[in-house]
Amino acid sequence: MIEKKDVDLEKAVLVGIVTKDQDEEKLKEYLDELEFLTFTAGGYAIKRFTQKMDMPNPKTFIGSGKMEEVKHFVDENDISTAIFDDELSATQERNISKILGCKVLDRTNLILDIFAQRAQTSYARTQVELAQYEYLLPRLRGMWTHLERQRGGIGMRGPGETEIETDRRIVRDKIALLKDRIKTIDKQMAVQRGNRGKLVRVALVGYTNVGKSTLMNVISKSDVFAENKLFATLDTTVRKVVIQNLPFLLSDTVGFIRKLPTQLVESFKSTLDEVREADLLLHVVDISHPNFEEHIASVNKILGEIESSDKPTIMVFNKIDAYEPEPFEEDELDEERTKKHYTLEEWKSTWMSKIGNNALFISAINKSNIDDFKKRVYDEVREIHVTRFPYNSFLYPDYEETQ
Ligand SMILES: Nc1nc2c(ncn2[C@@H]2O[C@H](COP(=O)(O)OP(=O)(O)OP(=O)(O)O)[C@@H](O)[C@H]2O)c(=O)[nH]1
Ligand SMILES: [Mg+2]
Repeated sequence: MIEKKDVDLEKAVLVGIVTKDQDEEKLKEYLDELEFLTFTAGGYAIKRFTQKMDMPNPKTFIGSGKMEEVKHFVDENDISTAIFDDELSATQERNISKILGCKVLDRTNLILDIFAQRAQTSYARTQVELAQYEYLLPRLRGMWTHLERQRGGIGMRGPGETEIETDRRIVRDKIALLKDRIKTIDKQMAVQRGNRGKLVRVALVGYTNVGKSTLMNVISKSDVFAENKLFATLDTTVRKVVIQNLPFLLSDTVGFIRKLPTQLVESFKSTLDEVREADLLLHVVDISHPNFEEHIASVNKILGEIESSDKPTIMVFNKIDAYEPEPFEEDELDEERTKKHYTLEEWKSTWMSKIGNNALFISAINKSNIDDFKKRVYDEVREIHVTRFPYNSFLYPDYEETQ
């Protein structure tokens, strides 16, 4: 999937384990995603190491034999970073870096690093910095101290770089300070949101890289940064959109991912206010992704964590242009036909029967079905709008196909 085009990419190995909750196929999916995360952070995953175990080793996460194998590979191939798919404890991290003699990161660390790289505004930077300090606090002692931290690169951006010798008290003070700063910005933002009046608010939500920003650009004629890397968007963008002559506010925000570090959900709570305060959610899904149903479940879980599960929601299945069912050969007839063999039509009828009118199938890139999409959003927004502005609802006649 990812080719080594850029010689500057850091060489990394990925490590994951097969457990009773996570079979081989699941692990492959997780490691595919970890590889994409590594690439987004500026790395190149050369090899994967996996091990079957009942539970992770408390000292070194994987077993000693496997660790030897990893060490051998790291030494032979001049690997700079070993990335573990699950969160490592401070002890594990310390022991593993001692053995491997290279940088050791976990998924949380990697995601935090990408966020640090991508944060554009001072607000986003403050939130990321807070999450990084919260991550650092319980791991302060012995974190990479025996390595030359000056080497920089993945996992080295942010507070860890300069503050390594600081004690917990200083970090705690810093956390308190950042929280205060966020509180002040929150107040300003709440005022801004208040000033927007009572216009209906619609929020695009969804897993990272599903096409939220692309869709935002298509319907609001704005220019939000979209690209094929994870977490292209960190800050929330809000645009006033008018469909027919019905105005509403549309927001695009940070994408979700499974195993999202709790520190991040916590410190991005304010960014997610836009979602929490929305009247209508457009849950965008990349139907061309083999694990899209799992993505939906992760997004729903995070929506639950920010108390936004009960909002009216339209499921927007995007990238229908790229959807391809797995081919089903004649000689496989005795095998069971599973969801990966579904045609797009079968997916449509499955979801339509589940949530009826609230499922839409589009391609934001090709602009297919965008008129249907607009009409559906229009109908929903109009319903909310007329309850809020009962006296001038006549200004907004029913949507006409001529749009
Ligand atoms: N094939 C196909 N690709 C699409 C479609 N819509 C978006 N993409 C591509 O998917 C990638 C991600 O798009 P974005 O709009 O950045 O996705 P996002 O959901 O905003 O991602 P984050 O901000 O990272 O959460 C880009 O490379 C887009 O060009 C579509 O309808 N079909
Ligand atoms: Mg985006």
